[in-house]
Amino acid sequence: NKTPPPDDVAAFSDVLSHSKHILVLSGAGLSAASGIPTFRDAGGLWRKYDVRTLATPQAWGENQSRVWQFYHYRREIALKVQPNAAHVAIAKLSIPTFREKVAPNADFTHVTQNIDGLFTRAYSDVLASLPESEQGTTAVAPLESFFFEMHGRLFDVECTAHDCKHREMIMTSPICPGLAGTELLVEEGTERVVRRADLPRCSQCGQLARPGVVWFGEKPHRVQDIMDLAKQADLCIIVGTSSIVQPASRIGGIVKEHGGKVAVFNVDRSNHDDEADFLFLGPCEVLLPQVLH
Ligand code: BJW
Ligand code: ZN
Repeated sequence: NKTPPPDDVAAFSDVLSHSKHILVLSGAGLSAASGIPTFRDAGGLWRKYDVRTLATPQAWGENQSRVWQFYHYRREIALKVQPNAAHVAIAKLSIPTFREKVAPNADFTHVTQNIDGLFTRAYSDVLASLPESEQGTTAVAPLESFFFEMHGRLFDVECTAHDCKHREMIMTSPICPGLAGTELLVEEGTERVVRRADLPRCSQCGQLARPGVVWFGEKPHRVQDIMDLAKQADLCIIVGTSSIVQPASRIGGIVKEHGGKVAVFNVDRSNHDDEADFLFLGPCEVLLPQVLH
């Protein structure tokens, strides 16, 4: 499964080389090889809880201590792991110096459902590896202009006070003393209750802060911009997502409706992949570097 049929690679490279608007959509499978668990593959549990039930406003309403411990645990993992070859392959495609070799006429956007910040780190690493003379010229497009983190960011916190809503990035480990060490409690029944006063607070108004991520029932970031990009894209590369969660799961279909091609990279069959023009089944950290460069 690990080496795709050469005909498919050749046909894909041809489409890539003629493309004008490339849209990459990524999900948890992109970061799997870095050691970040996915949501819906085997497991999907933290302590005894289904991670899907924790990523909800209901869970937050019921138990802020538990939800903060879940996100604290994931922050600590994300701080320890490294971007993998799939992040690097996409980062290269986002940088004109590299992209001009495989898709000379294309612009590029990356929409991710991931909150782990690993793509940003891979992008910085790839940029830093360029000769100094090129760093200035390729870095002209700010990352936010072509990289959309639609489900928020693990290192962002957002104030829960409606008249404040202050949002900021906090990378410190632990995020606050009250959560320190709770990432080590993995056994069922060892739950610690962190008092509300000891959970992360807003630096502006002192009220309770929440993780800066998008839970079920909440509106993802920049949805309208993303849907507009999908209408324009002539090539959509879908990487490591089960394509179950809306509205991200609709992006491939929108690209197709507007005449674009869709390529899916996934270790397994995924939702809607029967509609893909190219299906590269295998680990994206192996296949993307082979197929994109
Ligand atoms: C590899 C690999 C390797 C492994 N190489 N591949 C009924 C009730 C209530 C709500 C709804 C409902 N029906 C529909 C909804 C809407 C809901 C929804 O879609 N629910 C479905 C589950 C049915 N969606 C929402 O609520 C969204 N909001 C919304 O729709 O607002 C309305 C609106 C829209 C537009 C405009 C205005 C208003 C919000 C969704 C928020 C999702 N949040 C989470 C948590 C984020 C924070 C956190 O991380 O904790 O986002 S849930 C979780 O799922 C996370 C992920 O980003 C998201 C997608 O998961 P992903 O990335 O696909 O991961 P997996 O695990 O599912 O798949 C991994 C894949 O990788 C697998 O296919 C593997 O095979 C593969 N893989 N290793 C390649 N090495
Ligand atoms: Zn505040």
